Amino acid sequence: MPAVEPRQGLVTRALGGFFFVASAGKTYRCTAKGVLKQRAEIIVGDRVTFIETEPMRGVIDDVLPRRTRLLRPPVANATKAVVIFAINKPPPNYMLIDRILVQAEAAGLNIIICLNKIDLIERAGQDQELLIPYRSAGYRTYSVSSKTRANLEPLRDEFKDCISVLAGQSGVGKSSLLNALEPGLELATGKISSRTLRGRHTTRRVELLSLATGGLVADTPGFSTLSLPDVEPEELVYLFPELGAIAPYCRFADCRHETEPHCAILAAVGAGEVAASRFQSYLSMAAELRELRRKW
Ligand SMILES: Nc1nc2c(ncn2[C@@H]2O[C@H](COP(=O)(O)OP(=O)(O)OP(=O)(O)O)[C@@H](O)[C@H]2O)c(=O)[nH]1
Ligand SMILES: [Mg+2]
Ligand SMILES: [Zn+2]
Repeated sequence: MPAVEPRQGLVTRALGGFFFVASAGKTYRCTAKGVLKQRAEIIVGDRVTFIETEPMRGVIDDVLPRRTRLLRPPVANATKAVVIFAINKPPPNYMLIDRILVQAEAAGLNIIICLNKIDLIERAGQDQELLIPYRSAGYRTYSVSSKTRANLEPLRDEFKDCISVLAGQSGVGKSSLLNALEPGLELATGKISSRTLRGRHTTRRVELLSLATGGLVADTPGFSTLSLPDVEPEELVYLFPELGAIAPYCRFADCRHETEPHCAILAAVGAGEVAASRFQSYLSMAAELRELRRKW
């Protein structure tokens, strides 16, 4: 039999030991070569080489080096994180949003914030108020409604020419947003529980979808807890861009920004230049990292 040339492709779904690999307009159902299974997991977004063993079936024999890697949601090679929360149903979980942001910063992603369900606002300007902390942090922010399609057009451009990953709690409307942006996707969406106001974990797996504008986007399952990246407590401040920018102005090089005199961050929080919610998230995550380090 003549030697078969390996093809290159992109893993778009992983399911029960199979990897769906997109290559030159077709999707191949692949398994992984034994040694690969032991050495490294293969995740959605991975660029792989595979051998076509039967028509539309193959075996992955190599995973190309990853440009970026997010642990949760597990996606390789994303360049942008779209962090989503909702006006209500479910109510915003600020600590979770900040943890997602910290993970995305640590992974080196370009980050945008998207507030969905603005059709549920209770007073004018509520959406902009909720976005202030993130805008002050330097993130581009969007306030949209997947339901009424309000403000979707400016957001559409963010998905062009990049691999983006959606992240946020169950029920905030990640799949609904993609359905609104891209007719024809028909992703499953789930009702919010009327008792708990929470989502029902409708999306079960990461899936990489291609958009008509040329971008790739990963729809992902919602989650409500998230670990911290593996950084030293002193490094954490730099994963909050607005805090990292002023930390060098603290009097003491080992300032923890808690009670120290001449702390530039405490001064900025006092002056209202940094959102209190972001600073609180920083303090609680820093304490958590120190606690983890103490245990080791
Ligand atoms: N009022 C309103 N409801 C919305 C909007 N976007 C989504 N929803 C509703 O919110 C519910 C959850 O939407 P999903 O798209 O399934 O949420 P998800 O973030 O994908 O949730 P998981 O897949 O569980 O992580 C559905 O009932 C949607 O119809 C919106 O802009 N306004
Ligand atoms: Mg979903
Ligand atoms: Zn300080």
